[in-house]
Amino acid sequence: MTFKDKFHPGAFLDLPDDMCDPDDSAVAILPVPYDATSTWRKGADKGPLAIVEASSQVEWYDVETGLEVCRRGITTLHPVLFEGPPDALARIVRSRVSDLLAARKLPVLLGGEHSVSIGAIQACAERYSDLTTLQIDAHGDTREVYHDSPYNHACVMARAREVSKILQVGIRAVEASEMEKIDRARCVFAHEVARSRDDSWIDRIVDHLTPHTYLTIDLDGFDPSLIPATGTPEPGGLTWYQVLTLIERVAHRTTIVGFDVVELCPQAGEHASAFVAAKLVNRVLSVLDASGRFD
Ligand SMILES: [Mn+2]
Repeated sequence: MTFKDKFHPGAFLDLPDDMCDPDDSAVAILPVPYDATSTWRKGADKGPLAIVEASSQVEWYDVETGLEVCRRGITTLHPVLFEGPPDALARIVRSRVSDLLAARKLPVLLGGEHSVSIGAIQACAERYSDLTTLQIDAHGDTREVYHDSPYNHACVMARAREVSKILQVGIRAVEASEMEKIDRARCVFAHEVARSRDDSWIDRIVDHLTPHTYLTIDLDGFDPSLIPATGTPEPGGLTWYQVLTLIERVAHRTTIVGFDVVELCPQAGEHASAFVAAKLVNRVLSVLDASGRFD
Protein backbone atom coordinates (compact mmCIF):
# COMPACT_ATOMS: atom_id res chain seq x y z
CA MET A 1 0.00 0.00 0.00
CA THR A 2 1.11 3.52 -0.69
CA PHE A 3 1.14 6.38 1.77
CA LYS A 4 -2.05 7.67 0.18
CA ASP A 5 -3.91 4.35 0.31
CA LYS A 6 -3.42 4.12 4.05
CA PHE A 7 -5.67 7.17 4.38
CA HIS A 8 -8.80 5.56 2.85
CA PRO A 9 -12.21 6.95 3.99
CA GLY A 10 -12.58 4.44 6.83
CA ALA A 11 -9.01 4.81 8.03
CA PHE A 12 -9.71 6.74 11.23
CA LEU A 13 -11.22 4.27 13.77
CA ASP A 14 -11.13 1.57 11.07
CA LEU A 15 -14.75 2.24 10.13
CA PRO A 16 -16.93 0.21 7.76
CA ASP A 17 -18.04 1.85 4.51
CA ASP A 18 -21.46 2.93 5.77
CA MET A 19 -19.92 4.99 8.60
CA CYS A 20 -17.34 6.91 6.56
CA ASP A 21 -19.22 8.02 3.46
CA PRO A 22 -17.44 11.17 2.21
CA ASP A 23 -20.77 12.85 1.39
CA ASP A 24 -22.75 11.91 4.51
CA SER A 25 -20.13 12.13 7.27
CA ALA A 26 -20.41 14.93 9.82
CA VAL A 27 -16.67 14.84 10.47
CA ALA A 28 -13.79 15.04 7.99
CA ILE A 29 -10.30 14.01 9.11
CA LEU A 30 -7.69 15.88 7.04
CA PRO A 31 -4.16 14.47 7.44
CA VAL A 32 -1.44 17.05 6.80
CA PRO A 33 1.92 15.24 7.05
CA TYR A 34 3.98 18.40 6.69
CA ASP A 35 7.32 18.99 8.39
CA ALA A 36 9.33 21.65 6.60
CA THR A 37 9.89 24.32 9.25
CA SER A 38 10.58 22.37 12.45
CA THR A 39 13.82 23.45 13.93
CA TRP A 40 15.12 20.67 16.12
CA ARG A 41 13.83 17.13 15.88
CA LYS A 42 12.15 16.24 12.60
CA GLY A 43 9.48 13.60 12.20
CA ALA A 44 6.12 15.35 12.57
CA ASP A 45 5.39 14.30 8.99
CA LYS A 46 4.98 10.76 10.36
CA GLY A 47 2.36 11.92 12.87
CA PRO A 48 -0.88 11.63 10.88
CA LEU A 49 -0.27 8.05 9.79
CA ALA A 50 0.74 7.00 13.32
CA ILE A 51 -2.46 8.53 14.73
CA VAL A 52 -4.66 6.91 12.10
CA GLU A 53 -3.01 3.51 12.59
CA ALA A 54 -3.35 3.73 16.38
CA SER A 55 -7.00 4.76 16.02
CA SER A 56 -7.89 1.24 14.88
CA GLN A 57 -7.37 0.22 18.53
CA VAL A 58 -9.52 3.01 20.02
CA GLU A 59 -12.97 1.90 21.21
CA TRP A 60 -15.78 3.63 19.33
CA TYR A 61 -17.80 3.81 22.55
CA ASP A 62 -16.96 6.78 24.77
CA VAL A 63 -17.48 5.95 28.45
CA GLU A 64 -17.98 9.51 29.70
CA THR A 65 -20.64 10.52 27.18
CA GLY A 66 -22.08 7.08 26.47
CA LEU A 67 -21.88 7.86 22.74
CA GLU A 68 -20.42 6.30 19.62
CA VAL A 69 -19.68 9.50 17.72
CA CYS A 70 -18.59 7.54 14.65
CA ARG A 71 -22.30 6.89 14.01
CA ARG A 72 -22.42 10.54 12.85
CA GLY A 73 -19.99 9.54 10.10
CA ILE A 74 -16.25 10.18 10.14
CA THR A 75 -14.48 10.20 6.80
CA THR A 76 -10.71 10.28 6.39
CA LEU A 77 -9.70 12.45 3.44
CA HIS A 78 -6.75 12.28 1.08
CA PRO A 79 -3.80 13.85 2.89
CA VAL A 80 -2.34 17.20 1.93
CA LEU A 81 0.95 16.02 0.42
CA PHE A 82 3.11 19.11 0.00
CA GLU A 83 6.74 19.79 0.81
CA GLY A 84 7.10 23.41 -0.33
CA PRO A 85 7.24 26.58 1.75
CA PRO A 86 4.76 27.09 4.62
CA ASP A 87 3.01 30.11 3.08
CA ALA A 88 2.01 27.95 0.10
CA LEU A 89 0.94 25.17 2.46
CA ALA A 90 -1.31 27.62 4.30
CA ARG A 91 -3.07 28.51 1.03
CA ILE A 92 -3.65 24.83 0.22
CA VAL A 93 -4.98 24.01 3.70
CA ARG A 94 -7.15 27.12 3.73
CA SER A 95 -8.80 26.05 0.49
CA ARG A 96 -9.38 22.46 1.68
CA VAL A 97 -10.84 23.61 5.00
CA SER A 98 -13.04 26.26 3.35
CA ASP A 99 -14.57 23.53 1.20
CA LEU A 100 -15.27 21.40 4.28
CA LEU A 101 -16.91 24.29 6.13
CA ALA A 102 -19.05 25.06 3.08
CA ALA A 103 -20.12 21.40 3.06
CA ARG A 104 -21.05 21.74 6.78
CA LYS A 105 -18.47 19.22 7.92
CA LEU A 106 -16.36 19.53 11.03
CA PRO A 107 -12.72 19.69 9.86
CA VAL A 108 -10.22 17.81 12.04
CA LEU A 109 -6.62 18.27 10.96
CA LEU A 110 -3.92 15.79 11.92
CA GLY A 111 -0.42 17.29 11.78
CA GLY A 112 2.25 17.59 10.94
CA GLU A 113 4.03 20.49 12.51
CA HIS A 114 2.09 23.38 13.95
CA SER A 115 2.28 25.57 10.84
CA VAL A 116 -0.45 23.33 9.31
CA SER A 117 -2.98 25.13 11.54
CA ILE A 118 -2.54 28.55 9.92
CA GLY A 119 -4.59 27.85 6.80
CA ALA A 120 -7.34 26.20 8.85
CA ILE A 121 -7.60 29.16 11.23
CA GLN A 122 -7.74 31.55 8.29
CA ALA A 123 -10.50 29.53 6.63
CA CYS A 124 -12.57 29.47 9.83
CA ALA A 125 -12.02 33.20 10.43
CA GLU A 126 -13.14 33.93 6.90
CA ARG A 127 -16.43 32.15 7.57
CA TYR A 128 -16.94 33.22 11.21
CA SER A 129 -16.08 36.85 11.94
CA ASP A 130 -16.43 36.30 15.72
CA LEU A 131 -13.84 33.52 15.89
CA THR A 132 -11.57 32.77 18.83
CA THR A 133 -8.56 30.51 18.35
CA LEU A 134 -7.96 28.50 21.53
CA GLN A 135 -4.44 27.09 21.69
CA ILE A 136 -3.23 24.27 23.94
CA ASP A 137 0.55 24.28 23.71
CA ALA A 138 3.80 24.45 25.65
CA HIS A 139 4.93 27.29 23.40
CA GLY A 140 3.58 30.75 22.77
CA ASP A 141 4.08 30.51 18.99
CA THR A 142 3.60 34.28 18.79
CA ARG A 143 6.80 35.25 17.00
CA GLU A 144 6.05 37.53 14.05
CA VAL A 145 8.74 35.93 11.88
CA TYR A 146 10.96 32.93 12.52
CA HIS A 147 13.72 31.60 10.28
CA ASP A 148 12.70 34.19 7.66
CA SER A 149 9.08 33.03 7.44
CA PRO A 150 5.93 34.49 9.03
CA TYR A 151 4.34 31.06 8.43
CA ASN A 152 6.85 29.12 10.52
CA HIS A 153 5.43 26.85 13.24
CA ALA A 154 6.69 29.37 15.82
CA CYS A 155 4.43 32.06 14.29
CA VAL A 156 1.08 30.22 14.30
CA MET A 157 -0.57 32.32 16.98
CA ALA A 158 0.80 35.57 15.56
CA ARG A 159 -1.04 34.71 12.34
CA ALA A 160 -4.13 33.60 14.30
CA ARG A 161 -4.11 36.91 16.17
CA GLU A 162 -4.44 38.76 12.84
CA VAL A 163 -7.77 37.12 12.00
CA SER A 164 -9.29 36.07 15.36
CA LYS A 165 -9.11 36.57 19.10
CA ILE A 166 -6.65 34.19 20.73
CA LEU A 167 -6.56 32.30 24.03
CA GLN A 168 -3.54 30.29 25.18
CA VAL A 169 -3.33 27.43 27.71
CA GLY A 170 -0.42 25.34 28.99
CA ILE A 171 2.27 27.77 27.92
CA ARG A 172 5.66 27.21 29.59
CA ALA A 173 8.35 27.95 27.00
CA VAL A 174 8.63 31.43 25.49
CA GLU A 175 11.48 33.83 24.85
CA ALA A 176 11.68 37.10 26.74
CA SER A 177 10.59 39.28 23.82
CA GLU A 178 7.47 37.11 23.30
CA MET A 179 6.66 37.31 26.99
CA GLU A 180 6.41 41.09 26.79
CA LYS A 181 3.69 40.80 24.17
CA ILE A 182 1.63 37.99 25.71
CA ASP A 183 -1.82 39.16 26.79
CA ARG A 184 -1.83 37.91 30.39
CA ALA A 185 -5.61 38.06 30.57
CA ARG A 186 -5.87 35.65 27.65
CA CYS A 187 -3.11 33.24 28.59
CA VAL A 188 -3.07 30.57 31.30
CA PHE A 189 0.46 29.37 31.92
CA ALA A 190 1.12 25.71 32.75
CA HIS A 191 2.33 26.55 36.26
CA GLU A 192 -0.93 28.39 36.93
CA VAL A 193 -2.89 25.28 35.98
CA ALA A 194 -0.64 23.03 38.07
CA ARG A 195 -0.91 25.24 41.15
CA SER A 196 -4.60 25.95 40.83
CA ARG A 197 -6.70 24.22 43.51
CA ASP A 198 -9.85 24.37 41.43
CA ASP A 199 -11.04 24.98 37.88
CA SER A 200 -10.84 28.77 38.12
CA TRP A 201 -8.24 28.75 35.33
CA ILE A 202 -10.92 27.27 33.06
CA ASP A 203 -13.32 30.06 34.07
CA ARG A 204 -10.69 32.57 32.94
CA ILE A 205 -10.65 30.98 29.48
CA VAL A 206 -14.37 30.37 29.11
CA ASP A 207 -15.22 33.94 30.11
CA HIS A 208 -13.33 35.25 27.07
CA LEU A 209 -14.87 32.95 24.45
CA THR A 210 -16.78 34.28 21.44
CA PRO A 211 -19.64 32.34 19.76
CA HIS A 212 -17.28 30.40 17.46
CA THR A 213 -14.03 28.70 18.44
CA TYR A 214 -11.22 26.97 16.58
CA LEU A 215 -9.25 24.64 18.81
CA THR A 216 -5.58 23.96 18.06
CA ILE A 217 -3.97 21.25 20.18
CA ASP A 218 -0.19 21.03 20.04
CA LEU A 219 0.46 17.70 21.75
CA ASP A 220 3.42 19.20 23.61
CA GLY A 221 0.84 21.08 25.66
CA PHE A 222 0.32 17.78 27.49
CA ASP A 223 2.95 16.65 29.93
CA PRO A 224 5.64 14.54 28.22
CA SER A 225 5.00 11.76 30.77
CA LEU A 226 1.72 11.28 28.88
CA ILE A 227 2.94 12.11 25.36
CA PRO A 228 6.74 11.83 25.11
CA ALA A 229 6.78 11.74 21.29
CA THR A 230 6.88 15.43 20.42
CA GLY A 231 9.69 17.50 18.93
CA THR A 232 10.16 19.45 22.17
CA PRO A 233 8.98 17.51 25.26
CA GLU A 234 8.70 20.37 27.77
CA PRO A 235 8.14 19.22 31.37
CA GLY A 236 5.30 20.48 33.51
CA GLY A 237 2.49 20.09 30.98
CA LEU A 238 -1.23 19.51 31.26
CA THR A 239 -2.89 16.25 32.25
CA TRP A 240 -5.46 14.30 30.25
CA TYR A 241 -8.36 15.33 32.48
CA GLN A 242 -7.33 18.99 32.67
CA VAL A 243 -7.41 19.23 28.88
CA LEU A 244 -10.65 17.31 28.46
CA THR A 245 -12.41 19.25 31.23
CA LEU A 246 -11.39 22.48 29.52
CA ILE A 247 -12.67 21.26 26.15
CA GLU A 248 -15.98 20.11 27.67
CA ARG A 249 -16.55 23.53 29.18
CA VAL A 250 -15.61 25.25 25.90
CA ALA A 251 -17.86 22.97 23.84
CA HIS A 252 -20.84 23.79 26.03
CA ARG A 253 -20.20 27.53 25.87
CA THR A 254 -19.42 28.02 22.16
CA THR A 255 -19.54 26.28 18.81
CA ILE A 256 -16.25 24.59 18.01
CA VAL A 257 -16.02 24.95 14.23
CA GLY A 258 -12.89 22.87 13.73
CA PHE A 259 -9.86 21.56 15.54
CA ASP A 260 -6.43 20.12 14.98
CA VAL A 261 -4.00 17.81 16.75
CA VAL A 262 -0.43 18.56 15.75
CA GLU A 263 3.23 17.91 16.45
CA LEU A 264 3.18 14.17 17.12
CA CYS A 265 6.73 13.07 16.32
CA PRO A 266 6.63 9.24 16.49
CA GLN A 267 9.57 7.48 18.16
CA ALA A 268 10.55 3.89 17.32
CA GLY A 269 9.23 1.49 19.95
CA GLU A 270 6.99 4.03 21.70
CA HIS A 271 3.30 3.56 20.90
CA ALA A 272 1.49 5.30 23.73
CA SER A 273 1.80 8.80 22.28
CA ALA A 274 0.07 7.96 18.99
CA PHE A 275 -2.67 6.07 20.81
CA VAL A 276 -3.27 8.96 23.23
CA ALA A 277 -3.50 11.33 20.26
CA ALA A 278 -6.00 9.06 18.48
CA LYS A 279 -8.07 8.64 21.64
CA LEU A 280 -7.97 12.41 22.13
CA VAL A 281 -9.56 12.96 18.72
CA ASN A 282 -12.34 10.48 19.49
CA ARG A 283 -12.89 12.02 22.95
CA VAL A 284 -13.10 15.57 21.60
CA LEU A 285 -15.56 14.42 18.94
CA SER A 286 -17.62 12.62 21.61
CA VAL A 287 -17.67 15.75 23.76
CA LEU A 288 -18.83 17.76 20.73
CA ASP A 289 -21.55 15.20 20.01
CA ALA A 290 -22.73 15.35 23.63
CA SER A 291 -22.89 19.16 23.38
CA GLY A 292 -25.29 18.90 20.43
CA ARG A 293 -22.72 19.94 17.84
CA PHE A 294 -23.91 17.39 15.26
CA ASP A 295 -27.68 17.68 15.83
MN1 LIG B 1 4.46 23.63 20.85
